[in-house]
Amino acid sequence: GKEKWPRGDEKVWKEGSRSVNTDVSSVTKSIVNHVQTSLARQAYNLDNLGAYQAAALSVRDDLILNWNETQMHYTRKAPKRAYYLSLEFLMGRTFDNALLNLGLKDQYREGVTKLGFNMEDLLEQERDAALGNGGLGRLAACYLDSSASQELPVWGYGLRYQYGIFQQLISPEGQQLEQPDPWLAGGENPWELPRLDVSYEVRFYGTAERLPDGRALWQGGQEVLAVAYDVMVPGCYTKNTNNLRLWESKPKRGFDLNSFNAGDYEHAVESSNSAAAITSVLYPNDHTCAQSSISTLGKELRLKQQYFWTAASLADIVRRFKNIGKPFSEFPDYVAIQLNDTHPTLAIPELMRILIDEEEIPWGKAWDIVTNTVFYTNHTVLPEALEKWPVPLMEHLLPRHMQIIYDINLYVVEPSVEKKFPGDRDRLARMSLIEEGFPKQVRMAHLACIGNRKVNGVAELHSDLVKTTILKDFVEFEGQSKFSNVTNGITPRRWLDQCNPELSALISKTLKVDKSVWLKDLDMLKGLLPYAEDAEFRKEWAAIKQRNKERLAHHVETTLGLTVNTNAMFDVQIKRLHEYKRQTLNILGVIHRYLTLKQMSAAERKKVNPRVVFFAGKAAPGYYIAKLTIRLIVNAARIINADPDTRNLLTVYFLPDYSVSLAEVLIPSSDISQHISTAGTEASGTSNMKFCLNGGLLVGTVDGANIEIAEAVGENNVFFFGHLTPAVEDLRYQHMYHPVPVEEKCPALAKVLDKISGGMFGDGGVYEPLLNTIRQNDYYLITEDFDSYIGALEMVDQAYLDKEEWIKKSIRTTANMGKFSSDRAILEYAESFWSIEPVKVT
Ligand code: 73E
Repeated sequence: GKEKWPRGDEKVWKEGSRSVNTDVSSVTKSIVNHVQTSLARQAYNLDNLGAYQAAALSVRDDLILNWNETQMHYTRKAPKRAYYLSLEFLMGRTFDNALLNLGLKDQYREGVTKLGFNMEDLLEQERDAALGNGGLGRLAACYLDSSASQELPVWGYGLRYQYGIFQQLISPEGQQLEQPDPWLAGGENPWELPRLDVSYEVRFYGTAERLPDGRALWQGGQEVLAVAYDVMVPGCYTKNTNNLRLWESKPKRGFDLNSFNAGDYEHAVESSNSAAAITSVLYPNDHTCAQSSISTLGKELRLKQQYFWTAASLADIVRRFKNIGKPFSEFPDYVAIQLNDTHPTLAIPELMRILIDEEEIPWGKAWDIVTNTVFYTNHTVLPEALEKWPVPLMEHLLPRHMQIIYDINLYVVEPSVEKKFPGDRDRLARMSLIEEGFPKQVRMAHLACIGNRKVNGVAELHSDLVKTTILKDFVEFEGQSKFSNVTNGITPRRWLDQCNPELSALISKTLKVDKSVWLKDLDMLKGLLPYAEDAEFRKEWAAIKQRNKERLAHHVETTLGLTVNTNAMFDVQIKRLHEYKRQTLNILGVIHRYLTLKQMSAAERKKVNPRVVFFAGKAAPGYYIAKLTIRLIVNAARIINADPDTRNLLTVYFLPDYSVSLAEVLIPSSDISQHISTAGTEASGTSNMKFCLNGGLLVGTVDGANIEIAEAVGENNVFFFGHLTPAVEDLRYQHMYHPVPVEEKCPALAKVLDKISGGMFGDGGVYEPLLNTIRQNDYYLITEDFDSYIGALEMVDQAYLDKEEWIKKSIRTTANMGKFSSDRAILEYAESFWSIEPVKVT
C-alpha cells in the first residue's frame, strides 16, 4: 500500500526536491551555483582546479540522488546482499567514469565549454584514488562497477587510507624513490559521503576468559572507533548506485585527560596517534606476506588493519541483518561475504565470536552459519605470498580469535581428517591451521579454505593449480565441488569506452547499436568480425590506433619532455615489478635487439621495423632485485636512446609513477603488450585483457588468463612462447642439482649479460646481484625461455610487415574479447556463489 508521508507538507517537500541534471542549462546552473557557494569564488578567480571541483560537486549531487534512492530501495526490498571485502580498491579517477555511467558526458562537456573551460583539462585535475597495489585492487574496482551496472545489491568494504600507494620518482641514477601519496590533502573528496553517525568500537589486546556455557568474555585492551565513509559507485545507464564503505580509524576518546592534566602531553596523545595509525597507509607489498618483509611493529599494524576492517564490516553487516528481524539461522539467506584473498580471513573467527559470544548461538550452529555465508577467492599460489601470522602476535592482539582458531582446529579439522584418513599424522600436520615451528604460525589460507562455502581461483589454469598444489589436501578432504574457477574480468566502461572514446564510437557506429547496449553485453563485439574484411573499416581502425599513439606521445612529451617516434611499433609492459613477471626478460631482450642492430649494416637496418618499448611499474620499497631491474631499464634506455646508429629503430622508456590514469593512456596505444611470467606463476593477469580489448596483440607465456584469451581470440592472433607449466618444476630441479652455465645453455643471453657486467650501461658491478639470480638458480627460468622469447618477437616483426593482416588480427582480437567483461565474472559470482538477484531501482 501507499506509505504515509512522514512529516510536514508533502507538497512543499515534493516542490523542493530536485532531480538529476540532464540538460546543458541545468548542468551549467549547477556548476555556477557550486562555484559561488560551495567554493565561494567567481568567474574572475576560477582556475581549472576550481572548475573541476565545481563540476565534480555538481555530478556529486546527481550521484547522491541516485545513491539515496538505491539504498532506500534495497532496504525496503531486503533482498539477499553480497559484501565484497577487499583491503584494496584501486579506483583511479571518478569524474569521467561517473559522467559516462550517468550518460551525461556530452552535456557536461558542452556546459563546461560554455563556461570557458576545456573538459580534458578539468579531467586532468583529479587525483587518482590509488588505494591498491595492482591487479587485486583494480579487480575489486571493476567488480564494483559491474555490480552496480548489473543492478546487483553488492557493497564493498575497505579501508580509507590517508595515503595510497606511494608515488614513484626515478633518481638521476635510475633508482626508484618513494614519496607519500596524500591523496586527500587537496581538501574535500567529492566522491565520498562522511557518515560520522555510522561508527563501531573495535577492540584489540586485552584478555579472553572462557565461560562455562561455551562463550567467552573478551575485555580490556585498546578500543578504537571505526567511522564510515561511503563512496558512491554509479552503475552504467541505470539509477542503481551502489556503495563502497571505507572505514577510518579514530581514537575512542580524544586523548588521555589524566596524562594531559599531569602535563605529560606525549602520553596524552599517544593512544590517539596509535588509533589514527591503523588506517594511515596502504601496505605497498604485493605478493609478499607481511612477516617476511617488514619489522615487528609493521607486522602488528598490518594485522591490526585487517582486524579493524573485518570487525567494523561484520558489525555493520550483522546490524543490517538484525534490522530485517529474521532469526540468525537465516543469516546465509540474506548475506554472502566474499573474501578477496586471505586478507579478510579474520572475518571467519570474528563472525564466530559475534554469533557465539554476543548472540549466544551454540558452536555448531554458528559454524554452520559461517560456512554457508563466506566465500574465498585465492589470487596467487606463490609460496612467499601465503599469509601466515605468528601465534604469539595473534594471541596478544586478538586473544579471543586465537581461541576460536584453536577450537576450529580441534572441533573441525582434527576429528574429520582423523575420520577420513585414520592415523595419517603427516596429513593432519600439513592441514592444520597452525604450522609448527618457532614461532608457530596461523595459516590463513587453510582457515579461509575450511571456513567457507566455496573457494575459487581467478583463471582456469590457476584454479587447477590451487587444487593440485597449495590446497591439494583440502580437495582430497572436502571433495572437488567446493573448488571452482571464476576467470577474472575487466569493466569495458573504463577500459574501452572511457580510455578509448574513438574506438568506442566506431564500434557503436559499425554495430549500429548504442553503446548503452553493447557495453553491457560485450559479446556483441563479435559483430565486428565481418568488418575485418572491410578495407575502409580497417583504415578507420588503424587511424584510431595511430591517434592513440599520438595521444601517448603527447603525454610523454608534456610530462617528461621526451619525443616519441609515433611511426614505430608500440611495445608495452606495465605492471608491478616482480621477478616472476620477468621485466628482466624483457629488458634483456631489448638489449639483445640493440646489440643485433649495432652489428647490422646500414642496408640491413633499413629493413628493420622501428620499435618503441615502454615500461612502467612500481617495485615494493624493500624488494632489492625488483628495484635493481628498474635501474637497469632506466640506464639501458639512456644509452640505447642516445645512440645515433639505432635511435630511429629502437627506443626505450621507463615511465615513472604508473597508475590507473597512466594505464588509460598507455593501453589504447599499444600494438603489442607483454605478459611473460614464468608459466604457472601469474594467477590471471587483467591488463592482458585490457590491451586485447583495445586491439593490442598479446605476447606472452602460456600462463594465467593468457591461455583463455588465446582460446577466445584464436592462437594465430597471439604470440606465445616459453616452457609450459608442467615443465617448470623439473627445470627448477635441474637448475638446483645439475646446473649448466648460461654460456652453454643460451649463448645469446650470455653475451647480453657480459655486456651489462662489462659496463655498457654504467658500472657493471651494480647489476651483479640481479645478473646472479639468472646465472645461479635462475628460479624464474630466464635462461630456459630466452631463445623462444626472442623467436616470438621475431614472429611479431614478421607479422607486422603485412599491415593489413596485422589490422585484421587487431580487429579480431577486440571482437572476441566479450568473455572478459567483468559483468560476466560478477554474474558468475552472483549466480553460482552468492545466489543474489538484480534489484532494479526504478
Ligand atoms: O595475476 C594477478 C591477478 O590477475 C595476481 O597476481 C594478483 O591478483 C590479480 C587479480 O586476481 C594478486 N595480487 C596479490 N595476489 N595476487 C596480492 C597479494 C598480497 C598483497 C596484495 C596483492
